[in-house]
Amino acid sequence: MRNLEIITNITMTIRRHGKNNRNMKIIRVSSLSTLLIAAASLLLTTGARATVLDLINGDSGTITNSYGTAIFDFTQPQPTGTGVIKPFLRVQNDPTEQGYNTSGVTPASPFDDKAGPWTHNLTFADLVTTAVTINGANYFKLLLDINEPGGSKSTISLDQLQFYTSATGSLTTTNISSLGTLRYSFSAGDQVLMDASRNNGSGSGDMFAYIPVSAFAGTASTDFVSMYCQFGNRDPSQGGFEEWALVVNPIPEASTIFPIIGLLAAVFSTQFVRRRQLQQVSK
Ligand SMILES: [Ca+2]
Ligand SMILES: [Ca+2]
Repeated sequence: MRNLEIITNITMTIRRHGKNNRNMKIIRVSSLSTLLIAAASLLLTTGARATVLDLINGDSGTITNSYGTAIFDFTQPQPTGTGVIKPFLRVQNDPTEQGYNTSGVTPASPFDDKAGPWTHNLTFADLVTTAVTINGANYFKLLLDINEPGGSKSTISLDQLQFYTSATGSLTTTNISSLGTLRYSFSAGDQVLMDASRNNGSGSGDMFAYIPVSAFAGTASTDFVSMYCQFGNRDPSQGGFEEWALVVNPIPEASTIFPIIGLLAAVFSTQFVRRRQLQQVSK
């Protein structure tokens, strides 16, 4: 209703303005443009609907916004045939928590990161090893393992998920916008709701997140990727840490196979030459 009032007020102002002006036609055209632009911008700002994805009762869903469509799937404990799981971020706090992966983490910063070998830098080349194709679209595949207490505390909300890329790694800033180029983000109000009691504790995996590859156009393979996440705003985070992992494809890419073939060829040809030389010496 508020938007309707604003548009009505704009229309009335334009009409008054038009009556008082001698160049009615010119004003009418420009006024109409102004009105259309105003209406369009209002629709843009208010038309984007937030998505609340329920993985407590459902198994799969998507969040679509200006960054593309991301897919979120509930996953059973110890998924099979899904590739190698490589953790890169642990966050823990009560009742809300936030953080991003970085090798610059110390026990006190940044945010609620847990220091240790499972919180560290990622490069875009690392992210590319997770690429999968679903219904013709390409996604980077991540695994989220949540750890929440039992009973009424077992649920948790993921309230923000963002990806930044930068030539600089090991960042420790708490100014998120300075993490680099924003490649992907939830819109305001986008959320994923989960229940840890659907699975058994740590190490079981609770959700696959598929992030659209198209959102990363122009990223250099050596660029660092900072994934920022926020839990607990809608539904408190408690208990143990939440852990994000890459799901690396089980089949090596051609780019990693070819150097190995090249290396093997070099080793065998060297051995062959040596054998030939030995044979010649012994003759
Ligand atoms: Ca909880
Ligand atoms: Ca937790």
